[in-house]
Amino acid sequence: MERTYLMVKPDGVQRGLIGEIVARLERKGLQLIGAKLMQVSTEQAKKHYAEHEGKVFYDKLLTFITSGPVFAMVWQGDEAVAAARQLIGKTNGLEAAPGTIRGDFAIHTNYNLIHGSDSHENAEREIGIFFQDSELVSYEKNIQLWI
Ligand code: RTP
Ligand code: MG
Repeated sequence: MERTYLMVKPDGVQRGLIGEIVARLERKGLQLIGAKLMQVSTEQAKKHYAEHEGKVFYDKLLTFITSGPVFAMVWQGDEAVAAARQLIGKTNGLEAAPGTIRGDFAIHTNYNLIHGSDSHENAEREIGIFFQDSELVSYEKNIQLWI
């Protein structure tokens, strides 16, 4: 089992795509164990994007991710990091394959709707930036009981 940090960015929230994105992740078989609509602080944004500090797009990245509410999520499952990255698609919406979230809904690199952790280590680091342990739940999936 692995956890990953996913975040519908301000453009995805503004465009009403939270439900569409959550539905795709659920159908893939990943399990949602934490979620909240929140305003990212500049301090959180700097920690989250530390690896991009010094790059030409760094300032824009901080401005954008703090520009409005995001939908922060923790998803769990086998190969959760890779599975989510596959559903999300390439960074540039134009290059992302149709059928992926970015390929279906994004055109640009800056406004690409969703963030997904790129490694197990970064996932755990990013979860720690946005969630307290007490905000995450643990539950068995037992579909037979509820249908
Ligand atoms: P993310 O972290 O958002 O899931 O996206 P990613 O792994 O596909 O892309 P990454 O290289 O980590 O870049 C983080 C975000 O920075 C913006 N970006 N702009 N050349 C550029 O102008 C440029 N490159 C990256 C994108 O919004 C990307 O999602
Ligand atoms: Mg990244």
